[in-house]
Amino acid sequence: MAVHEIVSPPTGAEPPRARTRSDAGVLSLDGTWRFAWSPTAHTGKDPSDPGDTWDEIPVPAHWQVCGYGAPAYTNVRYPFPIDPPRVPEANPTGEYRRIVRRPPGWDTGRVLLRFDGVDSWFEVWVNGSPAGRSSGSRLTVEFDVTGLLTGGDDVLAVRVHQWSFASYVEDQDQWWLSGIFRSVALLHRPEHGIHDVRIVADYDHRSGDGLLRVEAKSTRPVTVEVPERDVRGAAGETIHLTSVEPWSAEAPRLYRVLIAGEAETISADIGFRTVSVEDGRLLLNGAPLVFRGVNRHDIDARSGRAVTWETMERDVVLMKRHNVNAVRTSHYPPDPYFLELCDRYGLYVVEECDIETHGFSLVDWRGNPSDDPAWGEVYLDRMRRMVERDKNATSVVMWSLGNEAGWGRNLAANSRWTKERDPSRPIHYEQDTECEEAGVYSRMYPTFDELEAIGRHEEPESADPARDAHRRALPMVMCEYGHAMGNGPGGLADYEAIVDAHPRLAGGFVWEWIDHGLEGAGPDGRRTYLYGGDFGEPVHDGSFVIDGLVFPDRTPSPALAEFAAVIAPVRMRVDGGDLVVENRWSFTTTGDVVFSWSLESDGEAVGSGPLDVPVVGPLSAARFTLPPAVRAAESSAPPGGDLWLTVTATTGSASPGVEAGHVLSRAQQRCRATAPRRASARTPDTASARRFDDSGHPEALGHFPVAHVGLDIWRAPTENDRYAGNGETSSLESRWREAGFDRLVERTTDVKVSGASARRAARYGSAGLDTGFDVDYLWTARGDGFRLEVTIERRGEWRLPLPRLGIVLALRAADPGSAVLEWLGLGPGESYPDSRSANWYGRHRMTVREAQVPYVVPQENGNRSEVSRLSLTVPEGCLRIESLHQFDAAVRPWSTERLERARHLAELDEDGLLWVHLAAGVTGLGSAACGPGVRRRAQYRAGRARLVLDFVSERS
Ligand code: IPT
Repeated sequence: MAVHEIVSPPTGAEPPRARTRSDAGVLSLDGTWRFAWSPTAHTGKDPSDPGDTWDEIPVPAHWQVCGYGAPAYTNVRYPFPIDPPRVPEANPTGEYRRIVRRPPGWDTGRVLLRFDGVDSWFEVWVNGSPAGRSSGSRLTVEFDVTGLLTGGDDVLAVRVHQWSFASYVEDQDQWWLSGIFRSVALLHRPEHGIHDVRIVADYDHRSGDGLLRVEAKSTRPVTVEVPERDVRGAAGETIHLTSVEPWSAEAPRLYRVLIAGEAETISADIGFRTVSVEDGRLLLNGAPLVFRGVNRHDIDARSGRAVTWETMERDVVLMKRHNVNAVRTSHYPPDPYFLELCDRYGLYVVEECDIETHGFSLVDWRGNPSDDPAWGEVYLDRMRRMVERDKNATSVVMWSLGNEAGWGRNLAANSRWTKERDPSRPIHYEQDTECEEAGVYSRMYPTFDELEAIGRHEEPESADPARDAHRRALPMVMCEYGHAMGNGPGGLADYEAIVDAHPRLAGGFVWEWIDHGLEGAGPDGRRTYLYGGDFGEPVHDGSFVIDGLVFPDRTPSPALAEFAAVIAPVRMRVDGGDLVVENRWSFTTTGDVVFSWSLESDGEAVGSGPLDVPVVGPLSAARFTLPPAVRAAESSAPPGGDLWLTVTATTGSASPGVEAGHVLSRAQQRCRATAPRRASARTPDTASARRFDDSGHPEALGHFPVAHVGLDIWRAPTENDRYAGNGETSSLESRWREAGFDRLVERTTDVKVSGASARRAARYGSAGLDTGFDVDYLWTARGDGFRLEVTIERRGEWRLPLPRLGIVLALRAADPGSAVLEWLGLGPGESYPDSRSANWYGRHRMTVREAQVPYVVPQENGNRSEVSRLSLTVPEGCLRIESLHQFDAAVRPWSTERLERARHLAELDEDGLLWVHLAAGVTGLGSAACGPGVRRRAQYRAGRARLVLDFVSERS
């Protein structure tokens, strides 16, 4: 057996300890190292060889993104045979070398060599002498190299294997990427320094006092000081501070604590807070703790899991700007700097241990390490390394034992050790379904009904009555929900409403924060985002790794906007002449929120002003009468238009990551519906010769030659369409294809062209089926355009929702993507029946290209709902489309067919046509890729539709 196949915790490693900021010396070893890569574990390299002639590689980095080997993606499946603890002979291995020189003044005390992340197993030498071995890819390890350093140029050698016994417990749903991917440093440990500290800072919400207790590991006395409060004490004492400002994600107040010994001073920024479970509720500082969170991986499109401080900060700021208040560090401890950011910006963290054995589920959990005593020490070591490193992080409110590792004695032992070491934080683990150990009940991807039942404490009984009673009394979190793969998820607002209604429900974490697309050359050679299979992996899980709220370059997807609106801390509703304000913060009043109103008639501002809203306390709601100015503006608004009142709540001052003026939420009320509009009476546009072609459709609409008019019911399947949701037996896509929606053929049944009007009747059906649609198109030339009346009728027996029901026009344009799209309706983002909270009614404008959503895997996107008017402007002129009835619209520079065919973003080419999709309705998105499908109420099921559309052309 090879040494990296021996199930063992690190050898030669220091006991794990807290990450601190200290004045003891630190020498970063990040930078350029020598590197030699080998396809097998036998590299033939000598650890004392400085590798002077070898390649160079940056540290931290993964070798697969530096041109050695290739990334591989699997979700649940192991990419190698399950034969623990053995791994394949084809075991890519990296040899790293660099020269280190012990800094002057470090000759007394000790010198430690620290690695923050090496994937998956490594061995270290100094000048050819062994310093230690370790695994635990996302866990810090330190080796004592005092006796190995000479003070001159010393050769540091690290050998890293891609596969090891440890790979069996690191089967997370992500790219397999190897190497030294987090920082490396030499640390001076002065004699009589402070080797470790544990800082407990509790908050008593009844008295408002803070209790500070520091335990220090030192051979000399250690003092503790909070300078801003002029408080001093000694390590080991409990220091009382009266009226402290507590820490929360809403107000992340930190106090600087100086911990000083004879030879070293540690400075820590600590918040006072207490997590508790009382009466079946999760509480922070005595108030409800509700996670409006995301699952976050360390990932970057160019560098994989090696992420810079700037990237981490970008994530945190983006989260704060989208009302996110919590992060589950799925599925391993993050870079330690990330937690510092969470402390500082205010995010609740469920920190998860680097343990996942999901692939064993595919063999009925046979041989699962989680229950095998031989792995006990390895498990405990992992838990200890996480807890000890991050025990002082204010933001960490819960410890998670890992993800998807089944259940067994080793996990139970990890939980027991943790509770003893740190009783202040509850334990989380979703697969402890009976809550034998867990302090909260956790579920992933529940259906709405299941969540509701749990909210009511009415989940199915477990076998043991005592356990059942215990679990039933615990708060519940959704450690994963709202699978954000591709276009979706739909239904976030429904989840939120259930969480709101039941105090037992402590919210959850959307799966997941970011798409793990890696930048590279796609199958056709163009640069694009790659996913599973793109690196020639024989076994892979495709695009299941592309399921985030932000795209790989961290631009927010529409789902993030939706999530932000759904979880907004302040919610409003205009109810008649009243404004109802709901404050969902647990600790913050609305005192700093600025409210304002505006009135728009057909999207044109006709009045606006500030709103003087009395302060609403945390977790309460109040109703106010809107000021007379609002009603006055309404009655003096010009007649005719659609009149909308919008109330906006913005932040009054800046807070960490969030600028003043940041929109917290909006509420709208339609004060008056549009009066029936007649076709525009503008000068007739002579260029649009009102002629019809043989098929009974106009040859041109204004400046746009018409290339195609037809029935439109299909959509390029979303990734949610491709899967069967919880409790379903087949996907929407497969049912739709079975019904022939993707392959309708047209047969003209009648065409009548008579002067100013043309009627065309057509029947649509699919090979082998007797179901279909009858469509009647009636075009009438009017003034400077046409009116189109379309009637669509389903034929046959239908049990299926339709992707959409409407028509599509293809118009010729020189540069379709640059046409300017303006519409009156919901916007600015895309919307679907179960994902529309982020949008508001108004006039929106952007180019057609900007209206497309760049999903990494191209699919249905860009729908705009409740549209009553839309225009397309090209340099030669403008075409307006108006209707008395609201419709759904999507305008694209490519056909549905192209959208469906492209498998990578770069493969999507414009085709010289403007595809204008106008529908009476569309089906929602759901979350079937992982979770419930589209709820019935978000499915479009009409059997008949009628659209009346005026096409009006204007010259530029
Ligand atoms: C769940 C995993 O915990 C998560 O890591 C991710 O793989 C997600 O699924 C899908 O993207 S587990 C699943 C079997 C419910």
